[in-house]
Formats: sequence, C-alpha cells, structure tokens
Amino acid sequence: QGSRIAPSAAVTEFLSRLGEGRMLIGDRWVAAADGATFEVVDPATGTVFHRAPQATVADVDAAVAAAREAFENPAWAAMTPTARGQLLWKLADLMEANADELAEIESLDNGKAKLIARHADVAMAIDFLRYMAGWATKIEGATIPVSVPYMPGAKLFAYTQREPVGVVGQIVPWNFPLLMAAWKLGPVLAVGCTSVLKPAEQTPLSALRLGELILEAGYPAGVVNVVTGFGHISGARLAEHPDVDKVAFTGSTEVGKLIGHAAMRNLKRVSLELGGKSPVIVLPDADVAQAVEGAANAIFFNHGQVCTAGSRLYVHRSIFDRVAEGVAGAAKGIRLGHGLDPETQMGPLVSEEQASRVAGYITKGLSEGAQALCGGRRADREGYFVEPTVLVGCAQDATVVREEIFGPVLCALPFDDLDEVAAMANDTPYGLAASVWGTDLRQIHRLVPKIKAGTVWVNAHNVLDAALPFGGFKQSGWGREMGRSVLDLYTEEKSVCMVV
Ligand code: TXE
Repeated sequence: QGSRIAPSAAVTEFLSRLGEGRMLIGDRWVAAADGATFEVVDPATGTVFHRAPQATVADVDAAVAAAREAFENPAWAAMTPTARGQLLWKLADLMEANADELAEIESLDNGKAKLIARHADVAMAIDFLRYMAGWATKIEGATIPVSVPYMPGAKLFAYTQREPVGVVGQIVPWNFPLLMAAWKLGPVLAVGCTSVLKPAEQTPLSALRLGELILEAGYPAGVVNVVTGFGHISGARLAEHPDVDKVAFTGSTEVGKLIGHAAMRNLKRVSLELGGKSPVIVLPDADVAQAVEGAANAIFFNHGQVCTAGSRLYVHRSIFDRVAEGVAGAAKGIRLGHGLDPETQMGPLVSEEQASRVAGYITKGLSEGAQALCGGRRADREGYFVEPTVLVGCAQDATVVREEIFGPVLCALPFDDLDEVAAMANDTPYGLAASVWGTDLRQIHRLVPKIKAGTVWVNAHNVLDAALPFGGFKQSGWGREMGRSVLDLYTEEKSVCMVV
C-alpha cells in the first residue's frame, strides 16, 4: 500500500522547487511578505506534506500592481487576438504534456482519485482552455443603425466594441481546484484581461503548478499571479481592492454575499458561482436501472463535493423503494481509499473541518427522524473519510433537505404528481441545477420550464461542456460562465457613435 501511494519524482521535484512557501507575483516566485506559511495536508492520512505562503494584504497589493502593469504592458495589451489564441492553445498543450503530474497533485491535495482527476478535472480544464482559445479571435461588436430626433439630416455611424474589463481578482474553491482555476483564467487569457488568482487554502498546489506552466508558455510577467492564503485575509483584500476591476468567485453562498457587498462598494464587476441543493427527479416511467446509476453518480461523484451535486432525490412513489434501495446498494459497493491508490473509487473529503461538518449533518438528519439506508457516519479509518450515505424518511423542511451538505449524503423523498415535485424541487433558496429522469417526453417538457435552475439535465446529471453556459438562478449565483456568455463577464461593451 505504502509504495503505491508515494508521490512520483515529478511531484516531489515540483514541491522541492516551491520549497518553504513560494507563490507567483509578476514573474517571481516569492514568499509571503512576513514569511508566514500554512499547512498543506494529505486528506487521506491527515499528514502535512508541504507549506504554502500565507499571503498578506501587502502581497495581494503587490500582485494587483503586477497585474495592472501587465494589463497596460504593450507585450500583452497590444498582443493580437490570433497570438492570444495561440498562446492559450500552447498553455493547454503544456497542461496535456503534464497531465499526469497535474492529476497527481490534485489527488494529493484534494483527496480525489487520481484517475478521476486525470479524466475529469485535468481533461476538462484543457478542453475548456482550447475552447476559449477559439474565442480570442471572435470577440466582436455590432454596427447599429441610429437616427437622433434632435439631429435631423445628420449622418451617423455607430458601432460597439468589446474591451477587456481589466484586472480581475479570481477566488476559487477546493473541490475542483485546477478546473475552477481554468474556468476563471480561460476568459481572462482569451480577451486580454489580467488576473490575481487565489486558490483555496485547502488546495493551493495545482494553481501554483499552473502558474509555472503559464510562465513556460510565454505569458508576459503579471498576466497571471497566484497568491495562496486565507479567504478572510487575501480573498477579502482582492474583493475590496480599489484597483481590481472585477471579481469572479466560486464558493459558498455565504462568502459570495460578502464578496458581492465588498465589490459593490467600488461598483466593481462581479460574477458569483455559488452553492446548490440540486434535485434529481425520477418520473414513474423512468428506466429504473438507469435512474439508479444516474442518481448514485449525481451525489457520489467527487464525494458529493460538487456545487451541482444531486443531493435531493425525488422519486415517484410507485418506484420509490426500488430506486432508493438501488442507490443505497450502489453506495455500499463504493471502495474508499487514498486518491493515489488505483483501486480507489472515492477518496476522503478535503479537510477535517469538511468531514466533521458533513458527519454533523448526518447526525442532525438522523435526529430529525431520517433513517440511513446505508452509511450514516465517518468511516472507521484514518483521514477525512465519510461513508456514502442515503437518508430516507426526511421531511421536506428537514435541515439535511434544505442546506447544502457538500458531502456524499443523499436525501430521498417520494412524490405523487408533477406539480408537487416541481414545487418541492423549487422549495430552496438555490437554483443551480436539476435533473429529470423519465421516458415520457410530454411530461418532461411540462416539467423542465417549471424548474428554477441554471441547468436542467434530462436522463443525465453533471454533464458539463465548455460551450454550455453554466451558472445559477436565485442564490446560486450571478452571471454565466463558459460558452459565449462568459465573454460578457470579462469585457466592457463600448458604443462608438460618429457624425460622418
Ligand atoms: O467555502 P468558502 P468553504 C460550500 C459548501 C461547503 C461550504 C464551506 O457547502 O461545505 O461552502 O466551504 C475564499 N473573502 N462550497 O468554507 O469559504 C476561500 O479562501 C474572500 C460550495 O471552503 O466559500 C476559498 O478560496 N474570499 C462551493 C473560497 O473563498 C473568501 C465550493 C471558497 O471558500 C472569504 C466550496 C472572504 N471573506 C464550498 N472567505 C461551490 N459552489 O462549488 C473565504 N474565501
């Protein structure tokens, strides 16, 4: 077991290059201004294997200054769209050449299985950057016919153009550290903004490795800066910084509201991708085997640490027991283990805090009257493992049905008709995603428009594509990432009107 989970030579070298705490400001790898560091922990064992710089307000200020300088540097500001696209493609190629190492770093830092990190996180990050590389040359405006009543006879020519919004502060979470960094940096690099990226304190490493690859690709100094540190210090400074033009955040709704407030003080642009409590709705005519497998993946993928996790399962009463027991059966078969062990299907949760939080929710659910069809506790082993859990018998207003748990915990509830399930699905402050499982297209088409969510999947869950806009209704967020829509978040539209 021991040798199978030892880090590779490439990862060991990367960690020793970083040494005792280095982060990227401009093109320099620097320690925090006061030399402070924080622990980077392997969540499968609880051991500290690295220390990262704990950025201070002064460090964030230095990174923002570097980003501002880069934004104005002709080497970046005057780079042609074609060259920006080529550079982004080159970065994606470098990530592909180092994909195995990136996946291993992600697995060590976050706990997820390396195989999944390679084929989901890293592969999707590369795919997204290539998709965004294509947009670099397609950021267009429009010509608009205009006629002004108080200028009779005037000949006017008007058009719009899109310009990069400027210096962007980007704060990302720990559940998909590299992929979230790529979602944030892709549009920055396509449209010509610059970034100060702050990875989550639980998972700083893949963003630092990405920083190395960004310099290797040939980006001018300061186009991307990576500051590692705590949310309430470096994250909060980024959100309020007067010289940051836009803040982009993925994380909890609670922190999203703080960031929104801070951004509003200077009327900064802000985009927020926040929490969810996504419903999985199984109609009476669904293919039961398919729905069971789909519902299990919807909640257990990435250990339930997914903003779109299908954490509420609503099943038509006629097939409720078969589906709920089916998902519990699937959960019992999941092999827990260290992310670097090739046999592992589910790793630990990211931190002790997250594991005890999730276990606390399970205890609360059971005390509020739920029964566990499987799991129901922390796994009896070292590290931050929680057993995949299926709860039944929960009331619609139970805490476990209402709050985002962000762990492998599913609440299954029965329903009787479409209007009832639509109301139950929408009975949440969140509105990120939902899935509907069934074969009767008329019923599905009736249900989809009733669901208040940014994404609705049919006979699938968690299918994300670079070309599909992604974001939340209600308290799940503000703005749409990915697809063509993300360009609007990173550009200002300028109207130009001339008398000819
Ligand atoms: O998230 P935070 P946490 C949810 C999920 C989870 C809960 C807590 O329910 O259980 O949040 O996780 C930075 N100003 N999600 O506490 O705090 C922080 O450093 C500026 C859902 O880890 O939101 C990190 O980089 N930044 C979610 C990032 O915010 C601040 C993914 C996310 O951390 C800050 C993660 C502040 N005051 C958690 N405080 C999703 N929707 O995908 C923290 N940060």
